[in-house]
Parts: sequence; structure tokens; C-alpha cells
Amino acid sequence: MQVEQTFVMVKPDGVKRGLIGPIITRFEQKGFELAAISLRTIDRNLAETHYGELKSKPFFGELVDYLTSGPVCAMIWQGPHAVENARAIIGKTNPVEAGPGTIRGDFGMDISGNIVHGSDSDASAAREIGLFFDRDHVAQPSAQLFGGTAV
Ligand code: YYY
Ligand code: MG
Repeated sequence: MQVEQTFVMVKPDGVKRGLIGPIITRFEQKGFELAAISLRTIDRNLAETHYGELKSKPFFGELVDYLTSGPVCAMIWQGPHAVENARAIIGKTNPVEAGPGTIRGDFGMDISGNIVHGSDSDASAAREIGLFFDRDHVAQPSAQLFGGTAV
């Protein structure tokens, strides 16, 4: 079975509201394995690079303000179909539309505070992991959980 990785970030509102634990629990319950985790306050340059494809959007400035307003919890989660499975448990971008049982549906109220980020493709995941983590911080696939070869 192929093991894939995705980048997930609890945004500042999620950290302030004490939701790191519940969000980690949901990823663990789903079956993901945590590969790396880092609590940090990011600068505007990193926030703008992370959301670079949204630069022309009218909400871009506010989005960067929001992302730099306090510590974020950056994580790499791994497992089969990591990107798709993470997006499924995170829910739709707008918490108003995100279904109950999803992170945004259960914990968020408005699109300007949607609690958590998850990569939208394997290419985005690789790019975002590279922005936030050194290569040697990334764990190898676990033989125990996913049948990979132990190193
Ligand atoms: O991947 P996802 O977070 O679900 O949505 P994106 O379209 O990539 O937008 C990134 C981020 O921008 C979103 O999580 C909230 C914010 N945003 C917004 O504030 N207003 C919008 N109309 C669209 C997105
Ligand atoms: Mg996105």
C-alpha cells in the first residue's frame, strides 16, 4: 500500500480556542499517522507564499493578517489517500456549508475563521511540507501501521 503525506495546519483561531487536541484526535481516529508537528508563529512572507495562488483575491490581505495573528500548529499526516482523506474530515472551505462531523462543520462559524488548512493535491502537499518542514523532520512510513519497510 502506498503511503502518502499531506500538510495540515491548525490556524491561529483553532490554536487560541484549544482545538489542537480535538483536531489531532480526529486525524488519529481516522487512521492517520503523525509524521511531524511544529507550533510556531509565521511571518507575512511565509503566509503569502503558502497562499500564493490566492494573491489576486480581495480577501488575501485579511487572510494573511489572520494567519499571522498568533501561533499555528503545522503538521504532516500520512497514510493512504492522505490528501483526500484529510480534506474529507476537514470539510468544505466555508463552515456554513461544511457538514456536521467535519472539523470545520463542528468547530467553525465563518469562512474568515475556518480553523484548519489541508493541502488540496499531492503537489500542493509536497510544496507546503517543503515550506514548513526540513526534510530530516519528516518521519518514514511506519511499518507497523501501513506495512512499509522499516528503516
Ligand atoms: O483549501 P481551502 O482552505 O478549503 O480553501 P481555499 O480556496 O484554498 O482558500 C484558502 C483560504 O482562504 C480558506 O481556507 C479561507 C480563505 N477564503 C476566504 O476567506 N474567503 C473566500 N471566499 C475563500 C477563501
Ligand atoms: Mg486550499
